[in-house]
Parts: sequence; structure tokens; C-alpha cells
Amino acid sequence: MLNIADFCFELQKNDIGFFCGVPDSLLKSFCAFISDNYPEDKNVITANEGNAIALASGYYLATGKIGCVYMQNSGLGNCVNPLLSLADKDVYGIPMLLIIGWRGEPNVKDEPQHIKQGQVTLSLLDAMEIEYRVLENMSDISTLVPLIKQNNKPYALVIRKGTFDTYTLKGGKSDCSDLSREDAIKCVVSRLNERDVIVSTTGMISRELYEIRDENKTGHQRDFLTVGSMGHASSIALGIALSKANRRIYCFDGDGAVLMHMGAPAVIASLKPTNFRHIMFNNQAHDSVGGQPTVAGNINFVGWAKSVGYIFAQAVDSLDSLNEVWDKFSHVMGPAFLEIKVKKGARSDLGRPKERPQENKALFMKFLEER
Ligand SMILES: Cc1ncc(C[n+]2csc(CCOP(=O)(O)OP(=O)(O)O)c2C)c(N)n1
Repeated sequence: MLNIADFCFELQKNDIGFFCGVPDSLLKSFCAFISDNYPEDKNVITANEGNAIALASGYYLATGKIGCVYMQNSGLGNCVNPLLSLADKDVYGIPMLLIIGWRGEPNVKDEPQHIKQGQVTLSLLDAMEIEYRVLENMSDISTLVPLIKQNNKPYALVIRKGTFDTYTLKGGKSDCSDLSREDAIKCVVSRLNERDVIVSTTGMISRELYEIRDENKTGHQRDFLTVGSMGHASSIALGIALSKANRRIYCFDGDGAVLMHMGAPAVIASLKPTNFRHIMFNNQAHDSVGGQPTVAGNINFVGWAKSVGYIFAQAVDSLDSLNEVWDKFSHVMGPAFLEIKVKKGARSDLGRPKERPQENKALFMKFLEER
């Protein structure tokens, strides 16, 4: 196990002091350490991983120095385009160090959404001709950095589960509400009718929804749990909303997920799906992977939602205000947007869906078929 402070010191010794990316649970210690020890303009948490490749490219163009881009391997998809059409040695040849958390490593137990991604992570890097090493010791950094500089292209360090020791985020922003996300979800679920459809986002929002359904003994057929594919729940919900005009479709989103593909709601609103209801649980953080801040605290989401074309948009921050606005939100002609401000954190014993994604899909499709 590597000490995270030593690891970051080793990077600094090799003149790597600019970081950007999207947090990952396997990189929790790393992300927390750099959050606590670098100013905001030296550790930029980007909206998605592709943005981070572009940002590190700009940093290199301006300084001639190598930036470090961190991500979960599920974010590789978001960076294929800028890696191949910007940073690649046959295009601009931009050197940078990628630090990639290896979820779903073969023969290591993990959740279904990580299995395929984990199996193909190294071959994806091979296909993109990105050289890599699986991080074993500090000397991997000092051997890799000269290669990156010499060859003017991205190199990757792939990080296995348990590579780093534990470091807990000390800083971090204060909560924007006293309401817990789980209580907010519970309240919303209690206000839905039994034909209403939910598409929920990646991470703890779906896990909490799943447990609430278990607790209520109402089954899981009404919920599509978008366990992977972060940022795409609203587009999945749109596909359903456009084809099922007689059902109300609720998207349960997170602020990190909305920010990741913020163009999607503009397209959703342009189609005016009257049955579309978008709920964003805003804790201003990537809570599911360690609580690193998003920029959601700086955004007037109600103004944004209205400006992209949602017919109704409102924000609440307590169960009282949620209950007060609910009838209007659920009955207005959509598309409608509701921001529920919640605090960070979840129960330590929060479970995970027991059924496989294909089972979830089959039950959900049957539920959608019902008139
Ligand atoms: C493309 C991609 N990048 C990163 C991740 C890792 N990841 C899983 S959940 C999550 C945070 C989600 O934050 P948010 O939507 O705000 O919901 P919260 O966890 O705060 O409830 C991240 C970064 C992922 N699953 N997919």
C-alpha cells in the first residue's frame, strides 16, 4: 500500500503540480489529498473527463508542463475523443499523465456496471496506443515522467483497488441544507402514484431508491436504476417520455451527473415533453465517490432550467417546502424541474441492488407495457 502524501510528493518532485479530473472511489485518498493541499486553480474538478484532457492540454500549451488527469476507468469513454483527436502524438502530441482507477479489474469482486469496463480497460488503452503501467511503487512515476516528456503524448498509471492508504478529506464545503438525500427521496417516492416511472442516476441516489422500495415492499419494477453511464439518466428518461405520453416520467438526478452532460436538459426542454419531471438532488458534491465538491453551489439552477426551456422550475430545501410545491410540480404541464437541496452523506450500511441489470430491465419494460 502506498502512502498518498509520498505519492503526491513524488509527483511534485517530477514537476507535476497541476491536476484535473472527475473523482473516483478508488482514488478517494488521492482526490482528497490534492483537494486539501492544492488551491482550486491547481486542482480543477471538471464536469467530465473529456474536459479534463482538454484542460491539461491548455495547461501544457501555456506552460510547457505536464498536467495530471485523474478519473475512474468508466470515464475513459468521455475522453476517447480528445485523447485521439487532440492529445494523440499524430495530432498535437500533448504530454500528460493519466491516473485511472481500475474498477472491475478481472478477478476482483465489483458491481455489474464495472465488469466489462474493467475487462477492457487495458485493451482500450492499447487500442488508443496509450502506454501505461499498473502502479506498484513510487519509482513508476520517475520512470514514466521522462518518457512522457520525451515522447510528447499521454501515459497512464492504472490504479488497483487498495493501492493507496486511507486519507480522509478535511476541507470541503459546508452543506447547503439540513435535509438528507434519503429523506428527500423517501418523501418524493411517497408522493408518486403507482403508474409513475422513475429513471434514477448513478451512485447512491439509485441505491437509496432501491432500499426505499425494499422497505416499502413495493417491488423495483417502476425504477430504472442507471447504475453506470453517469450523466445520461435524463436522456434515458426523455426516450421513455417521448414514447409513453400517458405516463409521468421522473428523472432522479444528481448535481454532478447534471453537470457532466449539461447540454442534455436543453435538448430535453426543446422537445417539450409535457410528461417529463426532472428532480435534481443537489448536495453540491460527488457524494457517492468521496464528497469532493462540484460547482453546483455557484449556479442558479432554477434560472438555468427556465432559460433552457423547462416550463416550471423551483428549488426547495426542506420536507415542508417539498411537500408544499409537490402538487404543482407533479401536475403542471412539463417539462418541469425541481431542485431539492440536500446535505452530503449517506447511511454507512446502505446496500446495493441485488438483481442484475438485465433483471431490472426486464421488469421495468414489463411495467412500461402496462396501460
Ligand atoms: C463517467 C463516469 N465518471 C465518474 C464516475 C464515478 N462516479 C460515480 S457516482 C459519482 C458522483 C455522482 O455525483 P452526483 O451526481 O452529484 O450524485 P451524489 O453522489 O452526490 O448523490 C461519480 C463521480 C462514473 N460512474 N462515471
